[in-house]
Amino acid sequence: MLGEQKVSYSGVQPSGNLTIGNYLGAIRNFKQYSEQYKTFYCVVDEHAITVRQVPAELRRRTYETLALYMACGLDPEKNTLYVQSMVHEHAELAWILNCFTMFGELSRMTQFKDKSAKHADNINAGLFTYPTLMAADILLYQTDVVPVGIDQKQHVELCRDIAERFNQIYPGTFTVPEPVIAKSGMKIMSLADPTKKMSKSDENANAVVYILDDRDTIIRKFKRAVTDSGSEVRYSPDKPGVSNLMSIYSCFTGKSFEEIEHEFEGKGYGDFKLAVGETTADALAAVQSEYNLLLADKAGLEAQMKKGAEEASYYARRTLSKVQKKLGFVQLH
Ligand code: AQP
Repeated sequence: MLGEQKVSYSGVQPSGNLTIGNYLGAIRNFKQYSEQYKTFYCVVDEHAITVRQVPAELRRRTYETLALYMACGLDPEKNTLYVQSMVHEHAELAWILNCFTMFGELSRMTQFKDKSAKHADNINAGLFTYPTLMAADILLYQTDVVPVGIDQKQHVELCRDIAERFNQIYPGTFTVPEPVIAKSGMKIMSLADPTKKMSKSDENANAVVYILDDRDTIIRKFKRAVTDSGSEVRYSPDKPGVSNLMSIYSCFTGKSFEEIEHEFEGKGYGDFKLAVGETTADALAAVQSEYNLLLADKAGLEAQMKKGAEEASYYARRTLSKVQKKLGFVQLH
């Protein structure tokens, strides 16, 4: 809570082109808090460097991610939209929280295990302490709710443990946040391997639908999506490919699985995949045209970055100085 107001906080890494997984699992759900809550949505570039990035691409994607936030309906007058590295308190609080996070806790994080297996040549300490930086992001703003996809739930739960541990030693420091996982779209799977999460850093571009893919590409990717044996459109654990496509279709149309099964009764996978592709392309068209306008105005995006960083810094400074005082760091006035 900040004063009387509840706080929503979340972030997305500019580590690749954003996917419909990022959109349906996270960004699309940010807006619902804009009216009632104080909201902070961050482009988490410091998280992105836990994996090697090409500097020019990281810079470009930072602009793009901010533009996408706005194109997805986040009004910068109602939401604080900013870039993580422009608010130095994130890194400072992360160091402090590292001293309140246990080695064993970090070792149990699934994302660390997955990413270390994927980047075996670069298992750096930042990859290991990623959840502590994420805890700092969230706790700096006295956050109540964190809208994320299900893959990030474990990190938010660790953040809660860290906040509770800190509060036990230094009472009243942090609001303890809750993860909010959307009922539909919490985990969109790869189109090439529906047992694997759809990820922006997937090397196989056909496995992933990007928010900015053009209409033909979206339809082509869905046409090629791996489906299961049989030809029946049915939501079931033994049909992970079809079930994933049904989830996507359900997210974009608001239809239930029963309604979808009924709609495609007696029709084959071909008709169904085409419908998913066309619906997704239609739904993303408005976001894409707004995005193109925003991205063309680089100065406007930079002005937004500056404004967002100033707003965020104000609250971040307050929490950090409260923490420093509690710890016994000397404060000069
Ligand atoms: N496939 C997904 N389904 C639902 N939600 C998803 N999210 C990511 N993928 C899916 C949610 O998007 C938000 C931002 O994710 P992130 O940028 O912090 O990184 P991530 O979770 O590691 O996402 P990626 O796409 O897999 O990135 P890379 O490839 O760089 O690791 C989070 O709320 C996440 O849950």
